[in-house]
Amino acid sequence: MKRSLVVVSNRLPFVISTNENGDPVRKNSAGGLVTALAPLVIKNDGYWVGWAGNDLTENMQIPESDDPTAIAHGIKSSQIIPIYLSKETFDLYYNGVCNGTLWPLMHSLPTLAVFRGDQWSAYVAVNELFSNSTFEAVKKFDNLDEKSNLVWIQDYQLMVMPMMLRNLLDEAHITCKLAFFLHIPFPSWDIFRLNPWANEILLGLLGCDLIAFHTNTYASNFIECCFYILGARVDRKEMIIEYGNKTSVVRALPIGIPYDWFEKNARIAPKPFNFKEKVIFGVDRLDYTKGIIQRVRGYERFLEKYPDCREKVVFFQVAVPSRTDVEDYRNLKDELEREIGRISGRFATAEWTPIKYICNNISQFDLAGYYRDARIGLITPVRDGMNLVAKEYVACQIDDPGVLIISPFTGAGETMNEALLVNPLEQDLIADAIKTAYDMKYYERKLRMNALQTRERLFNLDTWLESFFDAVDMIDNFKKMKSLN
Ligand code: ADQ
Repeated sequence: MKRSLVVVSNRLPFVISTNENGDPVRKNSAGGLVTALAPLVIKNDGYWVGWAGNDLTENMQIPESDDPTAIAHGIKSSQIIPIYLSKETFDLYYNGVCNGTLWPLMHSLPTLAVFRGDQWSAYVAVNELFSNSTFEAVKKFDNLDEKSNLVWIQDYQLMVMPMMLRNLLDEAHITCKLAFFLHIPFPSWDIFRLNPWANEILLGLLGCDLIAFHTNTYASNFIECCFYILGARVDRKEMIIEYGNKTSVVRALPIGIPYDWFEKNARIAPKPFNFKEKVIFGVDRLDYTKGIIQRVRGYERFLEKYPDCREKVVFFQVAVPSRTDVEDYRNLKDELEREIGRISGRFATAEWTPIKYICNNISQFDLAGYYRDARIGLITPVRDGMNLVAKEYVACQIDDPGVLIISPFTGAGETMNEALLVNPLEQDLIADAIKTAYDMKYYERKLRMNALQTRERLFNLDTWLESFFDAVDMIDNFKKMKSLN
C-alpha cells in the first residue's frame, strides 16, 4: 500500500557540498538509517525533512542525484525539505545538547553530561524549525483526511518536536499519525530525571501516536518516566500512556540488518588479512559508549594471562572518528592511540604486532570480508541502543564460523543469547571470554552461530519495517485496549 509519508531525521540522506564552480552537489551518506528509509520514501513518493550540512544556504537549490548507485538516488529534490541552521545554532543544538547532554545521559553516563540553558534553548528552537517544515510537507499530501497519513520522526535530536507538530496539525484539522523511533537507549527513571528538561522531552514525545524503542527495557523505562515524572496514566501491560487528552502507544521494535546483503557480499568480498594468526575483530564509530578502551585493555589482560596465545592472535580494530567537535571524543582518540601504542610496545616481537588499528572508514563491501575472516567478533559497548555490528558479523560467518563476544549492555545482547556475553567493565572477564572463544571447537561454534544466524535472518531490516507499519496501522485498535489507572 502506498501512503502519504514524511520522514524526519536530523540529517538528510546526503550532505550538500559545493564543487569547484561553487555549485551544490550531493555527497551520499551511508549507514543503516539511509538504507532502511530511502527506499520507503522512494516507494511512497514521500518527503524527507532534515539538515544537509553547513554548506547548504537558503539561496541554493537542492541538486538532483548524479550517482545512480546511491541508495537515495531515486529521491527527487522536490521530495527534500532542507533545514537551514547557522553554524552557531548547529553548534549549540548538535554538539551541545545532542552530543554533550543527551547522548551521555541516555547511555546512563550522567557524569559526562553537560547541562546548559542556552544550548537547550537552541535545541528547542531547532525542533521548532523541524516542526514547521514538517507541517509544510504534510500540507502537500493529496488527502488531508486520509487515516494512513504518517510522519515518522527519528531519534534523540528531535524529541520535543512531536508535540509542536501535533498542535499545528490539530489546529489545522489535518488527519495524520505521528510516530517516533529512538535508536539509542532510554535510561531508567532515576537517570533520566537528572535532566533539567526531562518534562519537556517526555511531553514532546507524547505528541506521538506511536513511540517505539529497540527493547522492552527501554520501552518500560519510558513508561515509568511518564508515570513518575509527569504523573501520566499508564497501562503497563498494553503499553499505553494517557496524558491530558492524548493517548500514545509504546512498543519495542528491535531493528535488524539487511541480512541477505551482508551474506551475499561475504561470499565475494576480498580477503583482507594476509597473516596466519587468528583475528579478533572490532569495528566502531570512535565513541566512548562503544567500550573500545575497555576492549583493548581486556585484550592486554588476555595476552598477560594466557602467554601461550601470544603470536597466535592479532586484534584488529577499525574505528572511524566521529563528533570531533566535542572534546570528550578528541580525548578518546588520543587515549586509544596511547593505549594501543603502549600495549604493542609491551608485547610486540620482531615478527609479530599484537594490535592492528585502522582509524578510518572502510566500505561496507570490504567490511563483509573483514567480518567473514575474523575468528572472533569482539563487541564490548558499555552501553548501546542495539549495535548493528554484532548482527553484521553474524551474517558474514558463511564458512568456518567464528565466535561472537558481546556486551549484555547492548540491545543486541538482550536477544543474542548464543553469543558469549561479557561484562566489559572487568578486564579479566574480557580476557577469559577471548580465551573461551579462542579454544572453542568447531561443533560448538557452528551450533551457536546457526542459532544466531537463524534469528538475524528472520528479524532483518525488512521485518523491522513491516512490524513498524503493522504497529502504525493498529494504533487505533491498540488505543481502545487501554485500561488505565
Ligand atoms: P551507531 O552508534 O552508529 O548507531 P551501530 O549500530 O553499531 O552504531 O551501527 C554502526 C554502523 O556503522 C554499522 O553498520 C557499521 O558497519 C558501520 N561502521 C562503524 N564503524 C565503521 C567503520 N570504521 N567503517 C565502516 N563502517 C563502519 C545508532 C545506535 C545503535 C543502533 C543504531 C541503529 O547507537 O545502538 O544499533 O543506531 O538503530
